[in-house]
Amino acid sequence: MQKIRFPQGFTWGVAASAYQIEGAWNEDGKGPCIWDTFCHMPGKIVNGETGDVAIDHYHRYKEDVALIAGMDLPAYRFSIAWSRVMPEGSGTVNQKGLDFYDRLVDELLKRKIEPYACLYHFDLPQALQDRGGWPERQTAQAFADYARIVSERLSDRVRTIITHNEPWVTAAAGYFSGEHAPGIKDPVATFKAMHHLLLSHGLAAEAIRASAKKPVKVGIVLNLNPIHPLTDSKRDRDAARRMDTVLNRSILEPLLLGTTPVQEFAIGKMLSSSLIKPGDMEKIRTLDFLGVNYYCRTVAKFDPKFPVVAAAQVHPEGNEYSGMWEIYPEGLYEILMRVWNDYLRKVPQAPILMVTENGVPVPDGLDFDGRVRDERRIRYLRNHLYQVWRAIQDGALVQGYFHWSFMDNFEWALGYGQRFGLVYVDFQTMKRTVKDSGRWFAEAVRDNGFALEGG
Ligand code: GCO
Repeated sequence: MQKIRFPQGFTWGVAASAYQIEGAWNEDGKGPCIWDTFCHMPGKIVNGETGDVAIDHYHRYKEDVALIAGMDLPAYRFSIAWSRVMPEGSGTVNQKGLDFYDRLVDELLKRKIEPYACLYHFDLPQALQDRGGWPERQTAQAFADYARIVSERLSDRVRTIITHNEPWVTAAAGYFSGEHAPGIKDPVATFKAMHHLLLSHGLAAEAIRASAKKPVKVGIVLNLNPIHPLTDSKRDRDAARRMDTVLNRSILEPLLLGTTPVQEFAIGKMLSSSLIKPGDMEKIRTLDFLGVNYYCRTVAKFDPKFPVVAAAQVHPEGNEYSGMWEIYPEGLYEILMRVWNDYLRKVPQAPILMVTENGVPVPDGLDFDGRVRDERRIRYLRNHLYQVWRAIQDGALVQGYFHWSFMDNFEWALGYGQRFGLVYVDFQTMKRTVKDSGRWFAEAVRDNGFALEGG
């Protein structure tokens, strides 16, 4: 049986985000965020579910940190709710909101768990959305002010601050498809939002570095998908290339090369001249840390019905799927090698590269004896970690892996139906139970590797 081992010092962790786990949506001075508003609108979320209570992490954080420690996991990636810290998005600071993250960080450090704090995971303060949200340039400045406030409070203990989680999803799901809050469907607003999200990363990085009490790494987390054409026809290959430009290159290139490929599209060309101000691109190009979230590949075919890309995603028969996406482990290797070879290897000071999310929804349940036998997740973990290891063997300097997610939680528009956790949560009683996959993962972390064969 071949055993694979990860490099010494490889960072292992689990990830979660504020709105998906905290609950306490209007406690201790927290202001409403766009997800509070969106979930309270009829028809937006499966079964009318909301994150009002979520899995009550706000009150149970000590128990949750103890669980992370019990699994011997050395790192935890979480997000900070902007509207807890600044209920109006700008101006007044709510000390009670900051205190919560203070206590969380202390609890993590007490148990020797390294905190990776993310400033934005889809939850814009509603007050800022009321003033236009991400399509407005002033939102980027408000974000930098918020970043400074968090940095002043936490940077004596938090060594990695992530500005954004999946800015592409913030823009595309929030302003283009409307599946996410704030539920807008407007291509022009989407392009504007995308640029201001990137700009806000740059402005926040500057603010964090200027205010940090100790050296801090500033990074971003991106969702990246390899795009494969459905057939070898020129039409499908071109469609896949256009989709790749929008999904992957339009984010990677500003951050790593200081250029943007959006001019390839008429709408991008039209907007960029007024949108991108002198100096913006230089500000955006700054990264000490790059996190890659990988879930699936996209298979694309030519379809003129779709605006901008003239390409549609398809789900060919015969592939393996979960409740949300295709399961395609090789795609993780492919995307890591691409990021490494096409970008990081070419920049003078390559940021630290880690996988910051990867996981699968499984319709888990408690068996008669109280165990959760989530074999599919174990297989998923094994197959995906193997691809990370392969990428490392082939020269990509991948320094860590965070599983999504630590506990079952609120899966955005899909509500509580999609369970991603290594820990099962009974959404009525809030009881937490470590799944078989959680035990498997903890074992792999302890061994810094695992045996390739066997189940
Ligand atoms: C993210 C993700 C998470 C999701 C996960 C599964 O964007 O980081 O949206 O919040 O829960 O990706 O869909």
